[in-house]
Amino acid sequence: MARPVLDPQLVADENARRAADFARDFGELGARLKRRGLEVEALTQRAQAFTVAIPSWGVGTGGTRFGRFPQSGEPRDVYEKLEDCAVVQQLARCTPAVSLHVPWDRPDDPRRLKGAAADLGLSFDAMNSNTFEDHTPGQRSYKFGSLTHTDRAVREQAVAQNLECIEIGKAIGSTALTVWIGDGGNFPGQLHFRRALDRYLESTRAICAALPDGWKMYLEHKLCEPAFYSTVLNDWGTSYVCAKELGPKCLCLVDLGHHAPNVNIESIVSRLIQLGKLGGFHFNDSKYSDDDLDSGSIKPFQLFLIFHELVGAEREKVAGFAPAYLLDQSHNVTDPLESLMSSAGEVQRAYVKASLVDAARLAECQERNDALLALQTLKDAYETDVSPLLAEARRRAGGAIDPVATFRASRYRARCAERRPAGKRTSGGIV
Ligand SMILES: [Mn+2]
Repeated sequence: MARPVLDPQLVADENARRAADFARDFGELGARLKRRGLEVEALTQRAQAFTVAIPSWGVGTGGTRFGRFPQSGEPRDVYEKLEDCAVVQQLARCTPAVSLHVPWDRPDDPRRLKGAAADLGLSFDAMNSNTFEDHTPGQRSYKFGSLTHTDRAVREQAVAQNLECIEIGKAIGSTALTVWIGDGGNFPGQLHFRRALDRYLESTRAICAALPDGWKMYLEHKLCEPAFYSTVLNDWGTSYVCAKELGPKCLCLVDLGHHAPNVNIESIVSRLIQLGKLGGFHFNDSKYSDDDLDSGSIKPFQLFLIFHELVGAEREKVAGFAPAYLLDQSHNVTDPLESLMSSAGEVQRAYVKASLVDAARLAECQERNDALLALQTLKDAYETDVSPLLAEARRRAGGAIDPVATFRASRYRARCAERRPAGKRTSGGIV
């Protein structure tokens, strides 16, 4: 039984205040769905079964290269981060796993950390290695790359860091490693493109060889930044070629912010599904580049279309299809816990809405080349407000009908400010 961080009575009281309006809204939605041949009960169960992991680096205030505006009451170590993750899960009820970042959140005693998480009802999702900055004085620098550095000794150090992540992951019950590198060039001519990719494959092959049975390795590509002229793993095609080269344990990870503007991400997702190489997602939203804005805040229709591909693959039982879902955002001006609760809800919303698509009618439209009705079929699903259904999924699991309002009513942040005096804090950031 998970130890609740917030008083369950407070959640119950907040839900009770909203119960009457909520019951009416849920009833009306059920009737509306029924007229379309959809069962609200089955859909609510689908919503309840959906989960998206929280990044350990997401519970602290993010920042940009221009600065960071921390708030009081932020977590000071990985145990306090877990406590914050547990609050998100207690209210949102679709975020039971945490993705750990090493060395930002390297545990002194992994088994103790696993125990602390279990006590809070949490488990661990994919491990994340960090070779995009220097950590320890005296270590070899990643200024000019890590896994693809021209100096073999630097590459070996970066590989060793990934192996450490795997070891920690084994101890805390993780079964995947996500690798994102900042390697690339800032000047034309700086990097020999082909040799750099060869070095990437050599290094990732060594990491892949150390993966225990049942583990996966996710390759995360990124168009640019911190290298602004070129990156080694720049797009999904390169990622796919590498994942294929590295074998069945290696899959591609799609971060929504790591593409060129206006790229059709849903079609990339469908390609990776078809090729058997879709490993998972880093959900966020963007307007201009890798903005790391909250999921669903800028392009909710795109998020829906991505889930339309995912739900379609699930429906058609595509072999080996089991993507890992993780939020990866930078919370610069909001309370990170509020952003995580609301973003998890947005991702869950896209999943449920995509489940409303009349697949038979859409297939018919596609066969008849009826473009207009095809779009309308998608829009029928997209424009359905499933908020009451999502609230019901949370309520049934003991969560909040309105997570953000309940969080504010709990005064959790203010109480954290009292017992977590400012001072030392662990790193947070964006990957
Ligand atoms: Mn990412």
